[in-house]
Formats: sequence, structure tokens, C-alpha cells
Amino acid sequence: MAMDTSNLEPKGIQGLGKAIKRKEDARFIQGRGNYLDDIKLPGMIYMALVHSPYAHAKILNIDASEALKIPGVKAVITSKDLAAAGLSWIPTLAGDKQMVLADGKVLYQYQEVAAVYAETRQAAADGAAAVQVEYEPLPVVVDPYKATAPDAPVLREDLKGHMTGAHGPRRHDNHIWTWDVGSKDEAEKTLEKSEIRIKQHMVYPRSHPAPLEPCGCIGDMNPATGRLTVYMTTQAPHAIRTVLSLVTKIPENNIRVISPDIGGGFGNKVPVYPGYVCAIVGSIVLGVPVKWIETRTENLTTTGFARDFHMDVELGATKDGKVTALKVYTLADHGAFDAAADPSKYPAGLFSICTGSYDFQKAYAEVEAVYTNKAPGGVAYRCSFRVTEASYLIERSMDVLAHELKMDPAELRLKNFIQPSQFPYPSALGWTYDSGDYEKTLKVALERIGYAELRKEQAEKRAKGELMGIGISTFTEIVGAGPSKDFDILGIKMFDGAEIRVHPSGSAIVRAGTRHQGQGHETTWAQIVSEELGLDVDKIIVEEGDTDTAPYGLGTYASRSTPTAGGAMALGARRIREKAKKIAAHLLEVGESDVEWADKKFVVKGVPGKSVTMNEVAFAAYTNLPPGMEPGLETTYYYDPPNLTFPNGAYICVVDIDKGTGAVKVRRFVAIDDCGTIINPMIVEGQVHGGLTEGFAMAFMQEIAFDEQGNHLSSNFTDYLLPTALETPKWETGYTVTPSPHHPIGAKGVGESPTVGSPAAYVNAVVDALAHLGVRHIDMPITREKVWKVLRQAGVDSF
Ligand code: MCN
Ligand code: CUM
Repeated sequence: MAMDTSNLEPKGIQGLGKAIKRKEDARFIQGRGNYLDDIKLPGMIYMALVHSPYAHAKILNIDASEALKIPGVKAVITSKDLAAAGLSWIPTLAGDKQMVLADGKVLYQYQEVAAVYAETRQAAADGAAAVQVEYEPLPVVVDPYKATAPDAPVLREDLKGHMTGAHGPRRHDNHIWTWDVGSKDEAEKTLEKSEIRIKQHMVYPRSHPAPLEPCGCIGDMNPATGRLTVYMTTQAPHAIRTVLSLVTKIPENNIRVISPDIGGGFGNKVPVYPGYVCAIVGSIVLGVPVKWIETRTENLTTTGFARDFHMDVELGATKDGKVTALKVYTLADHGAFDAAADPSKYPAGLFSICTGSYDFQKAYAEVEAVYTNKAPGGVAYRCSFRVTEASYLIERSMDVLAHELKMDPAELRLKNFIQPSQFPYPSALGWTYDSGDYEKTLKVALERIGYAELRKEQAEKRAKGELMGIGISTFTEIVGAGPSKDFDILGIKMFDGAEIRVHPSGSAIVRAGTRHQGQGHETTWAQIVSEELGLDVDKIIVEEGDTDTAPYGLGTYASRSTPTAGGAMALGARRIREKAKKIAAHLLEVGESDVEWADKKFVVKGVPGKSVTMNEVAFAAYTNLPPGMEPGLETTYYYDPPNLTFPNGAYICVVDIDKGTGAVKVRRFVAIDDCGTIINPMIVEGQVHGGLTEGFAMAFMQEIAFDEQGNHLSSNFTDYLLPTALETPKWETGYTVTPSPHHPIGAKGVGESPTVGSPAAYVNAVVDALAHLGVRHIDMPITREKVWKVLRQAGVDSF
């Protein structure tokens, strides 16, 4: 079979807007990726964790003697051993603290209780199974509403009696924080005066990113040099290095964090997990490299949960459908430790984008976070940090309002959109939207799907007793975590760095503080530099993930890489171009003011034939400089964006429902996205396909569920379903381009838009199909069983 070498063919200068194949795929498709589990170090041993079978229990005794008898087992540690190193509890990114190994009691099923180190992975697993733990079960709280009750079991005894938490006063013993924004008084007064008022309760269920590669870590302390190298599946290597240094007191220059190739992150690889800490501690104590990598069940039960938002919304409007005010109360189930990666200023993440694409003059949102007997929640899953919940809330609410008004949901949206002339738009809840043309994006989507004809078809089908629905979601995203004035991680300000080095022969290496997990940075960063410097895209190598070499950066999440590092790339390249221009003038023997950058070359103004390429300038930068100029052609640029970026989209979903079985079939799904200037259309298309598929899974298939005793009911892929090609609809995508006015190349992030925007479209479509039966809302996941029940309750005949 002939090998596809198209990836290896010279591509030339391929700047913005070119759908070139991903440079990184050449190694991935040939099995040459270097993932955590591919790394094998001399003398490396393995670690396995002991997990609790109970969701809430006192630990009476831990007996490791049988485990230690197993051949190959070297050590077993518990919380007591960590306490000796001051590491039994660690700070979370959200300002809470978290047990590393259970300290006196367990707070959720599968919580980490002990770590076992052994010569082989098998021996470590056998050792973990042989550790005897005696528990005394305690009452369990799974329902967040019950956690707020005065007689609820107190979960966090370490906080008992603490009237103040990380983000203000605490209301009850399981209270974490309450955060609000906007004017409650004004919102309430306006709602009272409004002609129409709707109320709706909706739940965004707990979900999990379930990346193909689970989380893992190799701690490698070199006792001879005192240098700690940590290989870790992390989306934010530099932030991890700083936090590690602060927690362990090892000087930061003696810590090197390497985030190797990552098989999907989706937010799962943002937080710090107990396994990471135990692998590092094990290496420090034992003086050999220690590898830990999760099983699928460990990944699904203990790491990175998202959502679990229980929302009550009130929305006011005039009789003719102008929205007046929005009021939201949300109970957020954060599990046993508040491990969310929310920046401290916004404990509820960016939920305050919940006024969406609409011109609300008055709004108020309140979020109350509580502890329950579940693994740490409130973490990320392709969410832009609570924008998924916010977007779902407002897009679902607009449909409830349309239903109440008996108005077409497209018409209602068109009536309330923020207009292009209103940008930069100050939202009632404090954001300044950078740009957008919502009406245009929706109109493109309506046209593409043939909205008017579909509505006709729906009416005809309804008359025949058939069920068909059309759901719209016209969401606004908020991405790019920066600027540093608003965002930090444990005090580390949020900006991002890019380093560009142009070699004498016209190739280059580019490094960034971001860390892709499948998003294609090795290609898109090269395209930005190719565009700005006129270098061949395949002569630009992109490196991320090694803190020894990459410039400081806060990592990849919140679709921030393009807004932050993408900006740094462009501005860094432009800075290089300024120096290059001086060298070009020298080579062309003219004054600098006579030289211009045109057609990706330096040209003498008015003399098109007289020019030099960046390749020629690069060579001269090391061989033939203007007198007195420092040699070289490289820079490191730190970019602190002035604002976030606000991508948007209009998604329309068409479903057909089987009356007999309740099965929902997504017949069509049109997604028109606007992420400003597009760097690589093929990569953006891939991002959109992936995100729409994950949104589909949340809408119809997935939920991390628990029984009353806190038993985890979704601990493997037969219970927590992943969509395959068989159930995934065919996506129809398109784009409008409204550049961000403040971003150096006008680009906005896109990585999370489809998961943020799509769930409401699916649910709106299903509810629309059933609306004439009196159905106003159905919570996700919309399973066949749920729809079947709704149909039978509504008295619909199966045939
Ligand atoms: N891009 C582009 N033009 C734009 C915007 C983006 O060509 N106008 C390109 C970017 O240059 C980048 C990709 O699209 O190659 C995604 O860019 P961006 O929106 O900046 O998002 P990030 O790179 O910061 O990626 C993070 C985002 C998040 S937060 C989650 S969660 C998620 C997502 O990306 N996780 C993913 N997409 C994922 N895709 C894969 N394959 N794997 C994951 O873990
Ligand atoms: Cu919100 S999941 Mo992504 O930001 O890594």
C-alpha cells in the first residue's frame, strides 16, 4: 500500500485561512506519538491507588501488611505519611483544599485511600487489592438540595463552624460559597412589571469528558542533582510547575514539567489529582521514577466532573416578545472538594454570560455551590467554565418564552438580538462583548436549513399525528481567559507567551506556553507565523509542553489558546519583522522608510522588482548585518489581551421522534459558527464536528449518575455511553466571519463553541416536537425511555 505522503510535500507559505493538513498527524497516524504511557525511564516503578467502596465513611484502620508481602511491592503510603511531608491536603485552584489520600474519612465512592508502589504495574495493582481498610459507614448526601438542609450530614468536618469560606460567608455546613452578579432588586422590579413572565426549572446533569487517554503522571526525582522532572497529562504545564514549587518548596528552576502528547483533554486534564501528587511524592521518597496511569474506571469515577447545575430561571418580556429582565438562581453540586479551576474573581466561572445574545437591560444571577458525597465537581468539560450551562439556560428559556408567547422561536430571537451597532456591547452582568452579527449568522442558518419549508412540513406531519421538531440555539460564547487584570490562577496572572526563533537558512522553531491535546496548534501556530513572516509553513516547527524550553504560559483551556498565544505569535512575528525590515533595507541598499512588506516579501516602494525574501533576511541576520546591529532573528513575546473574545453561532436541529419507542433521530443539524478570522478552516471544522458530537452525547446519552448511597452508576463505557459513528448525525457546517476588533489577527476561540451551543438546540428540537402535547421541558439526557414516558402520559397511541 502506498503511503500518503501529502503531509510531507512542501507546502510553501500557507498563512491564515488555508485548510492545510495537520502537521502533527504525520506522527500520530504512524503510531509515533509520545504519550505518557509510552515513556519508560530506567529503574521506573509503578503506582496503583486504593479506592473507597463507600461514599461517606470513617476510616477505622488501614492495614498494608498483606500488600507488603506481595513480591515486587516496595511501599504503601496513606494520608499519615503525606502529613509528615505537609502534603496530606493540597490547595485547589478554586481556593478550597482537598485531601490527597483520605484523611480520617472518605467523602465519595472511589476516593483515593492509599498508594501502593511496586516494581511492576501488576504487582502494584495486586498490592492495592490487598490493602485492608476498615470503614464505618456514615450517612450520605447525594442530592444537592438535601445538602443544604439544616439536618444534613456535615461532609467537610474540617470546615465545621467556619462561617467564612474562600469566597465569602457560608450559609450552612455544606455551603461552599454563594456568588451573585447584577441587581436583584432591579431585575425583580422589572419582572413584576413585565407583561409576560416565565419560570422554568432545569438541570444540567453531571457529565464527564472521558478522553481517550486517561490521566497519568511520572514523577522523576533525581537524588543526585535534586532536580524533579514530572511528566504529566496536563493542559497547563507552567501553572503546574509554579504550584508544585509553592507546595513542595523545591525551587522552580529545579522542577521541569513535561506534558507529552495528550490523547484528549477536554478539561479533564486541568485540575491537580491525588494520583499526580502520590506519584511525585513516591519518586521523591524512593529516589526512582514512579509511573501512575489511570484505569478507565478511575478516570470516570474520580477525575474532572462538570456541570451538575440545578437552575431556576425567571424571564420577563412584553406581549410582543421584547425581553425585559432575567433572574437566575442556581444550586451547583461541587462534590466533596471545590476543585473547579475557576479564576478567583469568578467562583461561578463565566456563568454570568447567561444573558446570551440578547439585549437584556436588567439581569441578576446567583449561584450557590454546595458539597455532596461525590468526587470533586465543578470542573471543566469543554465548557468555557460554566458557559455551557449559561448558554443552555438562556437558549432553553428563550424557547419556553416563545412557546408561552406562541411566537416562532427564530422570530423571537431576531427581535431580541444585540445589534451590530451596539458593539462593544456592555452586558447587564458586566461583560463587554467585542463583536458579532447575530442576525446575519441566524439568517444564514435559517436559509441553509430551509426553515420556512420545515415549519410547513412540521404542521403537515402534526396533522397526521407524526412527531417532528425544530430546535434553535443562537449562543454567545466568552473565551480566552486573560486579560491578567481579571484572571489569575492562585495569583498567577493570565497572559501567554510565544517564542519564535528564525534560523539562518529560513526555517524556524516556535514555542508557546499553551499545550494542545488534539486541537492542532502545531499547524495553526505555524500558519500564523508563516502569514506574518512569509516563511514556509512546513519549515516551522511548533513545540509546546516542556517548561524548560517553552515561554511561560497559562495553558490550554477555556478556548484561550488562539485568543492569547495566537495573539502572542502574531505580535512576536511582527516584532521580528520590524528588525527584519532594517536588515532588508541594508540588503537592498535603501533607507528603511523606502522598504515595505508586500506580498510576504520586503519590497522597495515603487520598485516591485527589487525585493528580498524573509529567507534571505534570515541568512543576513547571522552573516551580513547593518553596522552595530545585534545578530539573530528571534523574540519572546508575552501577550496580555485587552479583553476576552466572544464567538457566537446559530445552530438548528431537526428531529423526528418515533411515537412507539420514543427514539429520537436527529435528521439534520446545521451549525453556523462565527469565530472571527479563521486560521485553518479544516481544523475549525474538526473542532466543530467533535464538539457537536460531545453535545449530542450529553443531550441524548450521558449522565454521571449515583444512587442514594452514593454508588457511582456510570463507572465504565457500558454505563456511560460514548457516541460512535453509528449514532452521530451528519453535521452541516458553515461560518460567518466577524473579526474580533482587539485580537491581533481578529481571531476568536472556537474549541468549545459547539459543546456550549449545541445541547440547547437538541433539547429545543425534542421539546418542539412534543410541544403540542403540553410538553414544555425535558431534562437531559433525553433518553428513549424518558420520551416514551412523556408520550404515554400524553396519551399518544404507539401506532
Ligand atoms: N482555530 C482557528 N481559527 C480560529 C479559532 C481557532 O484555526 N478562529 C484553531 C486554533 O488555532 C486551534 C483550534 O482551532 O488549533 C482550537 O483553538 P481554540 O479555540 O483557541 O482552543 P484551544 O486551542 O485553546 O483549545 C481548547 C479547547 C478546549 S478548552 C477544550 S475543552 C477542547 C477543545 O479545545 N478540548 C479538545 N477542543 C478539543 N479538541 C481535541 N481534539 N481534543 C481536546 O481535548
Ligand atoms: Cu471548560 S474544558 Mo476546556 O476549558 O479545557
